[in-house]
Amino acid sequence: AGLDAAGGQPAAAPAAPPKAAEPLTVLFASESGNSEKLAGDVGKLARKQGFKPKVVDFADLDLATLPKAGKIVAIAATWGEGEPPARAVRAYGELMGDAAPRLDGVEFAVLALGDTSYAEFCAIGKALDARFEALGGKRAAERADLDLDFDKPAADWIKATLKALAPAPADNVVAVDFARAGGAEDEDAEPSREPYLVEVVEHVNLNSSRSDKETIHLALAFEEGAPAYEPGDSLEIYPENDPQLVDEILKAAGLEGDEALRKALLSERDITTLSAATIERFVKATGHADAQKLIDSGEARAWIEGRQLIDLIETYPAKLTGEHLGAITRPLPPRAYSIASSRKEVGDEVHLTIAAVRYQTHGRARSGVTSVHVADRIRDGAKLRVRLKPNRHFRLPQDPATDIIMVGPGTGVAPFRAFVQERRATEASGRSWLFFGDRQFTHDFLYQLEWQEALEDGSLTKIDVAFSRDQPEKIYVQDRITQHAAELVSWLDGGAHLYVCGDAKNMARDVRAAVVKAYETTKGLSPADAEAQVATLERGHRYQQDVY
Ligand code: 2AM
Repeated sequence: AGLDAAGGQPAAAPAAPPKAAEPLTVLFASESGNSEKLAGDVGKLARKQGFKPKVVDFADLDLATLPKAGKIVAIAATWGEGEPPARAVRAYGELMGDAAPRLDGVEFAVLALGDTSYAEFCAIGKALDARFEALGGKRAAERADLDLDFDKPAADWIKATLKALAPAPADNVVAVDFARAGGAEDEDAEPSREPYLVEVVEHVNLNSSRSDKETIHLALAFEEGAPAYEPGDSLEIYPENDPQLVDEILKAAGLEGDEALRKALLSERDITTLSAATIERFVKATGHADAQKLIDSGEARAWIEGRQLIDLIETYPAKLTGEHLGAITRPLPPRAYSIASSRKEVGDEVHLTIAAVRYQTHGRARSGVTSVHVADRIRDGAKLRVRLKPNRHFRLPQDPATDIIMVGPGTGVAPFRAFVQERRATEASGRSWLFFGDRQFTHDFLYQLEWQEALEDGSLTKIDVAFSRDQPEKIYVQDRITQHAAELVSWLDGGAHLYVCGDAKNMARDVRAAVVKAYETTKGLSPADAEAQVATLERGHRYQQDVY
């Protein structure tokens, strides 16, 4: 620590002999894998262009190893309400803190990923970009803030940024077609990111008809053979919009009867998300003075809360064209769901567990685009367009004898159905313990019969359930963890891996706190020492999360 802060000049980098590989550090902070994938793309392309790239996960980052004079590309996702990805929290905090090293001799560029349907769009990438500069770094390329449809703009940014970072003369740079750089001739290319058309062969509501929830078990058949997925991976579904909402938007825009436009809005454009950028694009397209006032008043953000595109065009009526709607909206993104099956048990199928999202805001019924498409408009025999989304940070232990503890309330249970299937099929000897929670035992016990069978055949060793609404006070999975603290800690001491899947905002945080507490109470540790125990599990990839 301290490093160059005392005014010392950073050691000059030795003049690179011609064609010597120029070191390049590619940092990524990733939650669902997109930033990680792009960091891999940067690494591959950089290598082809004569750099010597090193791709580093924020989760494994030791700040002392950052180059004092060198080049850094950072790719960072923003999660939830402006948070860093869970695995990046520690290193991100250190970088933002007082002990961060100076970066005076460093050239950097930041690519920010985010989702405009959340407030604080790309907050983490923006903060990193400012921080690198504040620490003395020199910005080699302007930051880009990308929404969910990042594929093309990210490829363009990477190309331009590597060019900017390349040592002079610029014509050293070998021209590479980026689209090809990640293409079929790469041996280490990910398997099958291309979309498949699959058939729905099972569509069942797992809740009882008297439940206030509706959770669809969906079995999808791959005619040409399922892609090589692993338990822990996700599958993206390309949805269609609610036809009734499409009609309401067309009506509000004065465009009823335009069949080609209707079709495009159904399957190609995101017609629900409303962000500050949407309002700005709306004003640019229509010149609407009142909508401009909303922006100028500084109250647009608060107004957006709970509202969608339809509210904007009903509140600020304007005659729109199809081009306007195209310019105002973004492409309709696919939605990822954790896979609930193992290929070893279901062959060329993929199973998913999807909760229909329905709620009411500002006097209007709203629905989750993909989940309600699946719940209401998809039946046996229907076709869906899907794409595999690998997640190598949510994996069964390599050793089949290692114990596993799984915490998955609600649809968070999905990947654990895959884990248990896999362990049954491979006759793994390790013990497995599931914590499941939902609202009511009689209506919401997802896959109840399967868990009973798994207990009988030994692929599941223990199950503890928390039904939150079967008694006056709430009981959650973390309460069960607290009740069984000693046993849980003894499993972990014996080398067990712990997995948490489901709600990111509250559940995952509360479960983590309960695990820290379990160490405190059973081992008599101070809060700080118990926290350090859990941090060690995380760094050792023995505490893994798949949260959304
Ligand atoms: P609730 O809706 O009754 O509050 C699956 O959605 C289950 O997770 C439900 O039983 C839900 O309870 C519960 N749940 C809600 N908030 C939670 C939290 N912070 N931690 C754990 N479980 C939670």
